[in-house]
Amino acid sequence: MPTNLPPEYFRAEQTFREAESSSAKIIALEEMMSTIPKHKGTDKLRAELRRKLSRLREDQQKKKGAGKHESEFHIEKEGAGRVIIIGAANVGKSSLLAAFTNALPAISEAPFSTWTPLPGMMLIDDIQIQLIDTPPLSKEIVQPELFDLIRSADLILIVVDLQATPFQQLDASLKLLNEHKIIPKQRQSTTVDERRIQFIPILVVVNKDDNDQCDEDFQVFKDLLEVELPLVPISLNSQRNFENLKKRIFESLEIIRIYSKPPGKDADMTKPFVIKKGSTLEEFAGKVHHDFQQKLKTARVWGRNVYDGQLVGKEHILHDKDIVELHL
Ligand SMILES: Nc1nc2c(ncn2[C@@H]2O[C@H](COP(=O)(O)OP(=O)(O)OP(=O)(O)O)[C@@H](O)[C@H]2O)c(=O)[nH]1
Ligand SMILES: [Mg+2]
Repeated sequence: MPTNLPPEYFRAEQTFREAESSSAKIIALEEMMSTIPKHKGTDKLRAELRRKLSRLREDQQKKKGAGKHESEFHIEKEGAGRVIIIGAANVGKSSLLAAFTNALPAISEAPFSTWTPLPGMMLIDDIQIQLIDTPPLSKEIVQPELFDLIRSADLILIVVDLQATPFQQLDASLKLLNEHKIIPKQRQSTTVDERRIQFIPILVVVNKDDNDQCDEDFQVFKDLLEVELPLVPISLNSQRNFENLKKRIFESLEIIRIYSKPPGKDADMTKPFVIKKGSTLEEFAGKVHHDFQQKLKTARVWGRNVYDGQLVGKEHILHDKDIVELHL
């Protein structure tokens, strides 16, 4: 591995490793190739990437030829986390997707207007999160594929309508999840961990909290609710509490942003690496490049719990927005 590769290379490589589809992998590979400085020391790497690229292009051609049909419930993962919006009919799930992403779902006063899931990308500060709108959950129409999709979430938003029957809606959604062995992560410590149970963090979005009068209804809902799950009041129509919802989504995903700084240069503060909260310096190095975990000696860190540029060891726990200069 040549040692003078720029940070953009490693970021593109990270995107490559995380990409699931051939087309996303091809885009990331092309990006990697465009960032490699052209000289003798990088000849081998460039040849290797060219080979990978042509193999991927062949694969893609073969798939096209086979006319493979993929279900609408199969959506490629993108961005730093996947958040799935679920809930009863007409609560405002599609309105939520439309408000926070560029996607254009059908929104209508009539219930059951969404029949297939639809993804969009939501910007939270400097990171992109995948948000997915889904058809309404109902006892009558159970779509097994929908629950497979929900199982792939890093965070579930259960939307309820404050102006309708929020207690019943929340109860019904939790019941259906439970029947499909999807349990709120918040209950992990009190749930018997049987086989096939999946624990996923849940935020309850209490929508249609349009004005001060509704705020009182929200307070009553909160006081009477016996379920211990985090609640976020919002109004998609009057755009109340949008920033708070973004903040709560970011916190619930339990991720942190780390900015990589090449020695002697400024950190690129526009494109962070995203890693799990509580990760060590060593884990971060492995995320930048799998070789780095082995090669890592020490690092300088600017941010929380350190003085500026403090030298830290492999076990040092990183925090959101830390700047790290890896020394290999
Ligand atoms: N008063 C009010 N109405 C809202 C709000 N958000 C959405 N609505 C309305 O609620 C209705 C349903 O919105 P959708 O976004 O289509 O709801 P949905 O949950 O996607 O509905 P289905 O796909 O049918 O399950 C529409 O008429 C929206 O305009 C809100 O904050 N306040
Ligand atoms: Mg909808």
